[in-house]
Amino acid sequence: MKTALITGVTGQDGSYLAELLLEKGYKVHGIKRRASSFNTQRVDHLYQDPHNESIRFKMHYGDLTDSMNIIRIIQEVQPDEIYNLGAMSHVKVSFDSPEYVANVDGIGTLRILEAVRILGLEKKTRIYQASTSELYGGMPENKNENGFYDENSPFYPRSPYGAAKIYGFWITKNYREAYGMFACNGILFNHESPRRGETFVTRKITMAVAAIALGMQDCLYLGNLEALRDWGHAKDYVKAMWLILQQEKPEDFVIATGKTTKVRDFVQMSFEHVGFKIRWEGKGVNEVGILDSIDNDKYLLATGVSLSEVEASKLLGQVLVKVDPTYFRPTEVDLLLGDPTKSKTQLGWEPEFDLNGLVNDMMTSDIKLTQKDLHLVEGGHPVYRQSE
Ligand code: NDP
Ligand code: GDR
Repeated sequence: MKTALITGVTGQDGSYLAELLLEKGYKVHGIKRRASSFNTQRVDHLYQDPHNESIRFKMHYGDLTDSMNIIRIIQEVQPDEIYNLGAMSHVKVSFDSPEYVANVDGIGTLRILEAVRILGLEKKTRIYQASTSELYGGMPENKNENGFYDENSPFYPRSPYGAAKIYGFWITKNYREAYGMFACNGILFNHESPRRGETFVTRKITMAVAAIALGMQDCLYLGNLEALRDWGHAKDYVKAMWLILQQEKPEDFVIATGKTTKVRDFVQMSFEHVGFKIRWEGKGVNEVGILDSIDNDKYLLATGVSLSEVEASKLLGQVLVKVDPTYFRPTEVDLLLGDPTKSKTQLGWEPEFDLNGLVNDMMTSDIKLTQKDLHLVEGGHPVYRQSE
C-alpha cells in the first residue's frame, strides 16, 4: 500500500486528491491547520476514527511556516508521495499579505524539499509542487507561436502570490537537478468546482446567481469583467497531479483546457442555467448586467419551482450585476490560455468536464445549498453571507 502526504488537504484540490488516492488504495495523510473553528468541511466525509489502527485517512496538525513540524510529520509518515498543495492561494489577498504569502507559498516549498533531504528520503519520496499559470502573468509577448502558454514559455509573475510561487517552482526544479530528487511542478491553470473557495470569481458568481434566482440576494458585485481565464474542473486536475508522479522521469507539466473565456461570459452562462438572459449596458466601472428575459421552463428545471408572472415581472429590467473597483487588482493578469499538448500526449490526461459541464455542476450544487439556506431562514435561523 502506497502512502501519500497532502499539504492543503482541507482545500479544494486537497479534498478531491484525497478522495482519488483513497480510491486507488493509498494510505492518505493530510496536514490541517489549527483554527478556532472547524475548517475540515471539504474532507469531513472522509474522516475515519483515529482510534482504529487500520484507518487509511489521517490528518495531522501542522503549518508550512513551521519547519520542525514539517520534518516531524514527514518522519512519522515516511511518505512515498508528497503533494504540496498548501498555500495562501488568493491572488488579490496576496497584495495585502505579501510577506506571509512568500513564507508559506515560497519558503514553505523549500521546507518540504529540505525536510525530505534531511530525513534521507530523497530516493523514496516523490514530490508534487502546486505551481500555477500565474507564473506567466498573462504577458502577451511570452505566448508561443500558437497563442498559448506552454512548458517553455517565459515567466513574468504579476502579484506577490505569483512571485512566491515562482520561487516554489525554481526551488523544486533545483532540488531535482541538484540532488536527483523526483520533484515535479504541475503548472495548473485555473480549476474550479462546487468546492471552490467562495471568494474566487467562479464560485462567487455561481453562489450569487443561485441566491439571486431564489430571491436571497439582489445584485452581484464584480471587478474586472474583461479578464480571460482557462477554466477546468478540479476533479480532472487532481488526476493529472497523480499522473505526474507516476512517470518514469520527473518533469514539469502544464495542465489546462486550451480554451479561454471572459469573466463576463462565465456570468452569462451561470445566469443561463436558471433561464435568465442578461443584457450588458455601459462601459468600464459603469457597466451593468440587466435581466432581459426569463425562460420559465429552464428556471423550473434548474430550481424545481416555477416563477409566478408577478414575480417574473418584478425581476425583469433589474440590474443584477454591477462593477465594484474594490475587486480590481494593482496589477492584473489579463489573459491565461494553456497548451495541454504535453500532458495529453505524455500523461494520457483527458479532462471529462468542459466549461458547460463545470458551470452545470457548480450551479446545481449552489442551487441546492441556497435552497438549504432558504429552509433555515424560513425556520427562523438567519443565514449570513459575506459578499467578497
Ligand atoms: P485552496 O485555497 O482551496 O486550499 C489551500 C490549502 O492550503 C487549504 O487547505 C489551506 O488550509 C492550506 N493552507 C493555507 N495556508 C497554509 C499554511 N500556512 N500551512 C499549511 N497549509 C496552509 O486552494 P486550491 O485547493 O484551489 O489550490 C491548491 C494549490 O494549488 C494551492 O497551492 C494553489 O496555490 C495552487 N493552484 C491552484 C489553482 C486553482 O485554480 N485552484 C491553479 C494553480 C495552482 P485552510 O483550509 O485552513 O485555509
Ligand atoms: P485567479 O482567480 O486570480 O486567476 O487565481 P480568481 O477567481 O480570484 O480571479 C480570476 C479573474 O477574475 C477577475 N475578477 C474577480 N476575481 C475575484 N476573486 N473576485 C471578483 O469579484 C472578481 N471580479 C473579476 C480577477 O481580477 C481575475 O482576473 C486563481 C487562484 O486559484 C490561484 O491560486 C491560482 O494559482 C490561479 O487561479 C491559477
